[in-house]
Amino acid sequence: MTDLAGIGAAIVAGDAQLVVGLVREALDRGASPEELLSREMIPAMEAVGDLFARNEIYVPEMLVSARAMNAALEVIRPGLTARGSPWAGKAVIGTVRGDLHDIGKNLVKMMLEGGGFQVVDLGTDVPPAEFVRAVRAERPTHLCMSALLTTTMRAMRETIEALAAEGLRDRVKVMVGGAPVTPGYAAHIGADGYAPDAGSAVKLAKELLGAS
Ligand code: B1M
Repeated sequence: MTDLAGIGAAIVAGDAQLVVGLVREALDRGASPEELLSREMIPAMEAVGDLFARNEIYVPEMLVSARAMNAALEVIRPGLTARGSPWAGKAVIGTVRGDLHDIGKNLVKMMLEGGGFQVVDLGTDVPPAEFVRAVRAERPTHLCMSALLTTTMRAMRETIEALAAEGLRDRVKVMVGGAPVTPGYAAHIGADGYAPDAGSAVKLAKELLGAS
């Protein structure tokens, strides 16, 4: 097993420069992007969330950890996206209105690209009307929405309703995900599917295309 010592701790500490160096070294030693994600990077963000929930850190510390995590994701991006898969579809992705969390969304985007999808990223805090505009203009096969807050999940439903109101709902497969989202909620709001993580999102996207 590759020695990944220090990567998670550097993310929790919010030391982007250190984490970028450690991730590069680990890749040079033969670590895979998936191993880095599952053993160090994602657990580090969970640890940050636990520290925040216990009032041991506050929003500014969470933010610097998130910057370190996004910097590390950029280093592993080539390994996640350059798989040479054939073109599978086109996805529009974004974090819903009122929500600024983008790490999970960025990871889903990278994994979709690695799975052969073209991805149009609308960023964070995306209002329903913006998703609707993108579905009309980009003609994607999939619309992927991310929400990390229980208070912002409802924007997923509003987006699906807005698509229906514009006669666009049947034109696109709608997938939802993010920590507070459940399969039951996805079914309740009329999404086509729910994915618990980025790898599952790619599998689901292909299944929905009938191309798995
Ligand atoms: Co915030 N935050 N945050 N935060 N934050 C959480 C989500 C929280 C759980 C922390 C906690 O209390 N333990 C809590 C939410 C509570 C709740 O609603 N249930 C919380 C809170 C309360 C807040 C604020 C309200 C704090 C405040 O201001 N008082 C505030 C809200 C701001 C806003 O959005 N309007 C806030 C702010 C922030 C920062 C800006 C500081 C920062 C985000 C920066 C950024 O993203 N660039 C931040 C962070 C970093 C977190 C935690 C610590 C980490 C999130 C993360 O990146 N995880 C988080 C705690 C936690 O999650 N345990 C927390 C790693 C990432 C890889 O996982 O995003 O779950 P995740 O994505 C996964 C899956 O969910 C799935 O695949 C991904 C990869 O496997 N997935 C999808 C995600 N999207 C998908 C879409 C799909 C499919 C799968 O489409 C099909």
